[in-house]
Amino acid sequence: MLVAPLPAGSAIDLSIVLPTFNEAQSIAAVVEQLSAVLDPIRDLKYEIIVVDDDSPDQTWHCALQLAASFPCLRVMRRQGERGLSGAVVRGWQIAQGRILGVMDADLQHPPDIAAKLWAEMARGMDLAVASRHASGGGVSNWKLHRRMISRGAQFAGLLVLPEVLAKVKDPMSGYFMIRRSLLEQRELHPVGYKILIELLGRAPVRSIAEVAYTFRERADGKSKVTSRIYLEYVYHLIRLRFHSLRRLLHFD
Ligand SMILES: Nc1nc2c(ncn2[C@@H]2O[C@H](COP(=O)(O)OP(=O)(O)OP(=O)(O)O)[C@@H](O)[C@H]2O)c(=O)[nH]1
Ligand SMILES: [Mg+2]
Repeated sequence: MLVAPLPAGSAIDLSIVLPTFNEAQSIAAVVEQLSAVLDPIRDLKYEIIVVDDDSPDQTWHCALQLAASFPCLRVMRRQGERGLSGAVVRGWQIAQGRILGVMDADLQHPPDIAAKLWAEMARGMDLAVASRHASGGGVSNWKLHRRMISRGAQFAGLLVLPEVLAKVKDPMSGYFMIRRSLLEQRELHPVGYKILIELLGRAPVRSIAEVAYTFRERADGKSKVTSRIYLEYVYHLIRLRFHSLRRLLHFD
């Protein structure tokens, strides 16, 4: 999947994609809160793009109803496709901003952190990552087994792809902003949940800022994390490992 160069004449600075699957209960609150954070930022022109995978709870319909009150909102209803990372890249493909971002649509990512991420991008960073593992960040009330799975996945990633995962403290983050020019014409193969790892593995990111945040508990709706997501993660790591080797041996 390719992200095209910035459309000529685009006046949009920032495009934030909200990937959704059955988030009808939270989508309105997320859009309202995110707009309330971004609106006061001087001279910022932004758009919010909901990419919904034809949710049975009709999240896409709820989002479309919001569009009248939020002109910055665009809605994409994907039919016949599923997957978080793929949905994010699809959103970026129709985005018009020079900075591209992503945030969960279930309010586990605090919207106010978007202003801090934007501030880092505005001072010239290539990538700004909201990080649970930076000093001051955290994961609220996660049970021990979830903490262990999350850290175990990160550790496994560090073993397989140390040069990629060690670039940031929280490579599993799904809340970040990146400079579009780094992705343009670069073939992305999004797999599963961890879109940031794909970008760290394939895009020439040099300057990175990490902004601490606390991952909130889910207030509404259900998690979409299944054991399949873990298998996809392993497949993703192996795929990037081969990509990296091929590049080292100059086959690409
Ligand atoms: N478009 C799209 N969005 C998805 C898909 N799977 C998950 N999402 C969205 O991606 C975001 C993160 O998914 P969650 O299931 O909340 O994952 P999580 O936050 O890691 O796990 P929980 O703490 O259990 O909620 C949410 O906004 C989901 O609605 C998918 O297949 N397609
Ligand atoms: Mg969630």
